[in-house]
Amino acid sequence: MAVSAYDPENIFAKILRGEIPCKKVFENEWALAFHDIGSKAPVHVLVIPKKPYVSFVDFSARASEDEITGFTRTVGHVATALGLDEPGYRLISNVGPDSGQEVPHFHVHLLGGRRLGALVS
Ligand code: IU
Repeated sequence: MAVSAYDPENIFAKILRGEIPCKKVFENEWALAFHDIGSKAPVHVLVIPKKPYVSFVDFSARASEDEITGFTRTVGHVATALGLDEPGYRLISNVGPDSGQEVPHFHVHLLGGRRLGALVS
């Protein structure tokens, strides 16, 4: 998939720069985690890398191994800290128009807190 240029004015870039507030859950050198404003589950948290990547395609191609490890471990840490490991949770990352990706900064949705329904609609 072709990756479009990163738009530094996207809403998550503004959140990372502190220009727009968010309900922060966790932050470290790799990632910021915050509550989704349109929550689809009792727990719906977005985890985004600090650096500018348009989507998972861009992140997986360009991020360093340290960034990929740091980001992935942070997602796991946030899920654990939110008490989601048991009975489980769902990780989703939308990529591109067919997925419905709205914000062109790579993010992972962390959903849990209830029995989740069908994955695809
Ligand atoms: P998507 O995978 O790009 O479709 O997800 C974008 C999410 O970002 C979506 O669930 C929105 O509710 C959420 N969101 C947000 O948390 N804060 C915002 O200011 C905006 C969108 I705009």
